[in-house]
Amino acid sequence: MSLNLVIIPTFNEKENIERIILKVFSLEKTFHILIVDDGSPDGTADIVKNLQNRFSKKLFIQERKGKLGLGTAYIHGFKWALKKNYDFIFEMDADFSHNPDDLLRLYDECNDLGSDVSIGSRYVNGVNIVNWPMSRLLMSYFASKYVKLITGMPIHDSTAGFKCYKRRVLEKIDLNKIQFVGYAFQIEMKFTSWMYGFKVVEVPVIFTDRQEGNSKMSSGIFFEAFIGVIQMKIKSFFKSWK
Ligand SMILES: Nc1nc2c(ncn2[C@@H]2O[C@H](COP(=O)(O)OP(=O)(O)OP(=O)(O)O)[C@@H](O)[C@H]2O)c(=O)[nH]1
Ligand SMILES: [Mg+2]
Repeated sequence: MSLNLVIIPTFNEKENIERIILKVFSLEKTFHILIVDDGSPDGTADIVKNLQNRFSKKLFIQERKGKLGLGTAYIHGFKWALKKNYDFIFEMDADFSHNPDDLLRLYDECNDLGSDVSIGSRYVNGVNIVNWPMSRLLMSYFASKYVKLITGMPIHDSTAGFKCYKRRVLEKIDLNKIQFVGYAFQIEMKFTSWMYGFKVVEVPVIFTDRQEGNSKMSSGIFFEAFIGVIQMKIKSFFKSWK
């Protein structure tokens, strides 16, 4: 039986955290959860630690001192997962934009159908987003088109953050060299996996805007991605992908 870990980065998710943890533990497959909390002032970590009394063998938390960004939170989580010998490592947001039921579909894609990375994708069959304002939807959609154009990577939803990695992908990637912290982190992980020749496959999912808690989207995150994608592509010409 495989050992599966869902990494959930959190910053101020007190409205969502307990519900999402209970939902994942109610699935028919066993998933462990690692919360990577960046010192949320709203007490998210305390809620998790209380729940650990009930789920001591499958709920874990890593706390960092301040808000250090989504990308570095995941890198921290990936290293932890490799050390603890997980076979399948998932990325998921805390805010229910990603439907935890879809974890099973991401898992099947990697375990049964032989993919190395599966992506919960909003843009495989048209656009599958519920409740986003039109401006944000257009930005995300065209950002994905832009990334496809610059990188040549055959992926429709390059900024998606709902994923399953086989362990060997994270072992292969030099996690210390991943450069981006915001949305570009998601692009860079997909691009790097693809350049190494791993099988990266999109699974259509429906993405729902957060109902509770506050957004952390910012223009800095956006510009990092815009310029960063071009830098990433240029650098890739000088690297050996063996
Ligand atoms: N550890 C950590 N988690 C973060 C950080 N920034 C965001 N997160 C978490 O990462 C996940 C995705 O962030 P969101 O704020 O939902 O970003 P988004 O989906 O682009 O924007 P909204 O859903 O509109 O808020 C959530 O679980 C956040 O709590 C961070 O700096 N550190
Ligand atoms: Mg969100």
